[in-house]
Amino acid sequence: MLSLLNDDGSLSKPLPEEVTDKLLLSMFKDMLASRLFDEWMLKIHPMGRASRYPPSEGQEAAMVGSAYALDERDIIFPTYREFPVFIARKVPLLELMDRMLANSRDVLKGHEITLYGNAQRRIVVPVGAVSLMIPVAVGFSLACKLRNEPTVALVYFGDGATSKGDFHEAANFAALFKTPTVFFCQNNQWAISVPINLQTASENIAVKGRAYGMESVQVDGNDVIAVYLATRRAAERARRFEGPTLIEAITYRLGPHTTADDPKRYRSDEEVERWRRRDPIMRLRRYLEKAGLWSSEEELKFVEEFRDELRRATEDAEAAPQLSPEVIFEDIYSSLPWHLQEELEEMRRSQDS
Ligand SMILES: Cc1ncc(C[n+]2csc(CCOP(=O)(O)OP(=O)(O)O)c2C)c(N)n1
Ligand SMILES: [Mg+2]
Repeated sequence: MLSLLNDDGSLSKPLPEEVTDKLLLSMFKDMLASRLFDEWMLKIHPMGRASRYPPSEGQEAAMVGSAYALDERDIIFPTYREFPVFIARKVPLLELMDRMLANSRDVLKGHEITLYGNAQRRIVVPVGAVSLMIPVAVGFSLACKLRNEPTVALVYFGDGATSKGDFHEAANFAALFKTPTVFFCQNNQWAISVPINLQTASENIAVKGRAYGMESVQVDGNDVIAVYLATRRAAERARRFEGPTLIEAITYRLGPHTTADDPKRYRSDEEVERWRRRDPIMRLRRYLEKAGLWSSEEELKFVEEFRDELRRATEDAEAAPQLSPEVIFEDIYSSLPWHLQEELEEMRRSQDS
């Protein structure tokens, strides 16, 4: 397993030249901002101010490190959980809040809440069905290859998704046709309440890629440097049309599956505490502090400023006009079928009365 950054912030190997202080500091700030975003969403959700939310606490290194390893033109296929990737790709906070609060500025008009994309930043809106975007990413990659375009597609998925047929069909196809795809699996040990040992009898997830003839690596998913380097290597190979890579990032979901889940019902506090000691943000912070690149004063200031930005973006999103309930009838059919037309009229009548 590829790993460089130890829990105490020391390095087990010297850093390659491409990993600069500037890069580490930038990734750290985005990981910390992601953690604060998460904390904020978990706070405002129970107040009824925002919709269901899938937290990313504990997985920030896997998400931010992999997003940073790509070029701007590379395309990302996220799942419902990759808000840190949006932060790393500099999607404006207000745009995320408009979505999370589903106001009239939400470009997806309140549809499929928790799923989000951004065309400018080349992030594709996913579907809710687990693993379904993996073959889509491979198809996109094949198109790039046929057009001789040096664009990499990185697709995120979880450990649970590797039990679905979509993953296997996509892996077989991608390896055979050497599509420029990075398969990025975050093995966060759980698929809602199903632990990894009940998910698969395979030794690990990386062997599944190997079985299809694909370059496959395991990386410490709580080590942002290792994640960055592994993903960069995979993206470079893909860009040269040398074939796809499966990256299994070993990590842990510290929070609930979504705001609708109670993980205490299926896992022990002790297990969570054990992984908390491997917190990806804490590890990088220790390294940066030792190297004189970050201090608790700077952190206090950063936290205060970002929390303020979150509060302002939320208030701004809350002040925007609400979506009309009629949007639930839009964007599915080119012309409404009679039964939906009837429902729409009934809704209008009930609003008038
Ligand atoms: C096809 C399908 N089956 C079931 C679900 C319900 N579901 C949503 S998330 C999830 C677990 C996915 O686990 P994993 O792939 O490990 O991703 P994680 O949530 O851990 O990031 C399930 C079963 C779904 N969305 N789609
Ligand atoms: Mg999982």
